[in-house]
Amino acid sequence: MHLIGGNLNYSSWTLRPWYLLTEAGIPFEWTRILLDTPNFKSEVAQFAPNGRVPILIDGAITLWESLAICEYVNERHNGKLLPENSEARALARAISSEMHAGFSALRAGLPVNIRARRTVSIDAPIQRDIQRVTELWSDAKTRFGSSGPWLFGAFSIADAMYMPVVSRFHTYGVPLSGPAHDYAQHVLTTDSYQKLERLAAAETEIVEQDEVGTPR
Ligand SMILES: N[C@@H](CCC(=O)N[C@@H](CS)C(=O)NCC(=O)O)C(=O)O
Repeated sequence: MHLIGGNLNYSSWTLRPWYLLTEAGIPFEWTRILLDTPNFKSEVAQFAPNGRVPILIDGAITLWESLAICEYVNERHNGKLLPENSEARALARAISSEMHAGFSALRAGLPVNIRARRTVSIDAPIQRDIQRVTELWSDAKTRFGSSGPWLFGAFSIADAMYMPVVSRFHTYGVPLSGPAHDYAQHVLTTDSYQKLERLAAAETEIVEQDEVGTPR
């Protein structure tokens, strides 16, 4: 498999399949296309027609859209990256779609910036998104997640979809409590996340519009 993505420090959509593959121990070839550069679109066009990253190439198959890529990787791994129980699997898909389609205030106000530690002002729409995320993490953990540290016990696509949110909360010091706090701490201490932090810290490019807030 070949994953084509943006800067690991900033590219929230890239991070989802990157983390899925890395945490699941699935080997992949990696190509980075720098966001916010004049050649971005033409470089992406060499791989896929949609004009955005991430892109996954597997033999004759070329895919885009982070959630579709995660679903494909799951299929190729015998469905092991979604919960076995059908009710849990349905919820994992619902919250993954909710992430993919929603949380626009959170995504705009707290851009992914893995290596930064910042303070930003949290307005009401962002606070509502934070509240909803912590509620849905707690709900998944309470109903289906008691057998392990992930949202549904074992690692799944849902964890990969929410990893950039964990990272945002870490970057901007969003206070968490209870199951949401424990879950976020788990993600941050995984070898895959630690590897991501090292790779992001080694990147030198700056995407100005994602550098928000003041240092803390
Ligand atoms: N819905 C897409 C969103 C992809 C996306 O917006 N990617 C960003 C990088 S994180 C991008 O390629 N931005 C460059 C651009 O839109 O020109 C997905 O889930 O993959």
